Amino acid sequence: MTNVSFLGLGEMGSALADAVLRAGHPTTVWNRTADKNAPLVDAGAVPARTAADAVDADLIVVCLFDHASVHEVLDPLGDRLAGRRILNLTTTSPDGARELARWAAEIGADYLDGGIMATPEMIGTPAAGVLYSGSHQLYADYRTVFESWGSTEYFGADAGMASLYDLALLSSMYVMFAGFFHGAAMVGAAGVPAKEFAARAVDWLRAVVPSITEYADVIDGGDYSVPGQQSLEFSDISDIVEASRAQGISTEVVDIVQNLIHRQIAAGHGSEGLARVIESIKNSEAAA
Ligand code: FVH
Repeated sequence: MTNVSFLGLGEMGSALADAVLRAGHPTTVWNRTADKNAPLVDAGAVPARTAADAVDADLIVVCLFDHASVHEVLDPLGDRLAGRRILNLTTTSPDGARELARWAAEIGADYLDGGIMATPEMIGTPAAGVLYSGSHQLYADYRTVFESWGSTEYFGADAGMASLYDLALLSSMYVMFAGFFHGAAMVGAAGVPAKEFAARAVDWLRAVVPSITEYADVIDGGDYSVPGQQSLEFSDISDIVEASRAQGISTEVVDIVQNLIHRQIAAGHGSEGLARVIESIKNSEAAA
């Protein structure tokens, strides 16, 4: 069993602490607003009066609002963190994670960063996963504790990599959601309820999502002219842009996609595959 301390008992921090407690690990909890610890203390966690009172543990799990709040809580602890092992599950940028790893090294603490791919309700279920990067020793030593939250995956010693994967996955999600919102607005302008459209969108997206791996093969192969692909010219989404305008809705979402496609066509790649759009994204300045 591992003595685990939690700094931060928001929605996510509470779910993480609850799962660790249920797995039988002695658990200490601290939160800026003390009364949030009540359900966990009732379930057997030890309350810490201050953050400093919580650092005497094998593993310190930090789950606060953002990068600034992590420094606000940890900086005053200074020397007390020397020799301690810190897992930071607060969402930060890759550079924010790297900065925290350097800061931890300076005070002699071991640092692992994590990106949570789950909502609080999913923690402790097979649907939850956490991505890790930074200290491999810390990851290896406490992996069984981490498994009480969900699946685990380690992305190397560069502390920023978990965050990079986390944010890249979230970007795929947000852009897909924006596509759904756009489609719902298109048919919504004709009086179709979003729920009715959603049922079709879910089936449609489920059918087309597997093509992501085919695009990935083309991107990694570096040859966008491999036969059998949907060409950029064929993928021109002008009809979608015009139909959106005709429905009286914003074309901002689809304009972005159309611009990315048009830059590649203008550079003479119209007969090549749609995956070539990634070249527009990789090179924000030039046409191709
Ligand atoms: N909730 C989710 O679905 C997502 C899933 C993916 C990962 N995120 C990240 O997890 C971090 C914590 O998220 P959360 O859901 O627990 O957030 P809140 O419920 O808003 O709790 C925030 C906690 O942070 C404490 N806090 C904020 N600022 C400070 C500060 N300056 N000093 C000390 N503590 C601070 C706050 O304390 P209090 O307001 O209760 O006193 C909460 O404990 C986050 O990075 C997500 O992006 C969750």
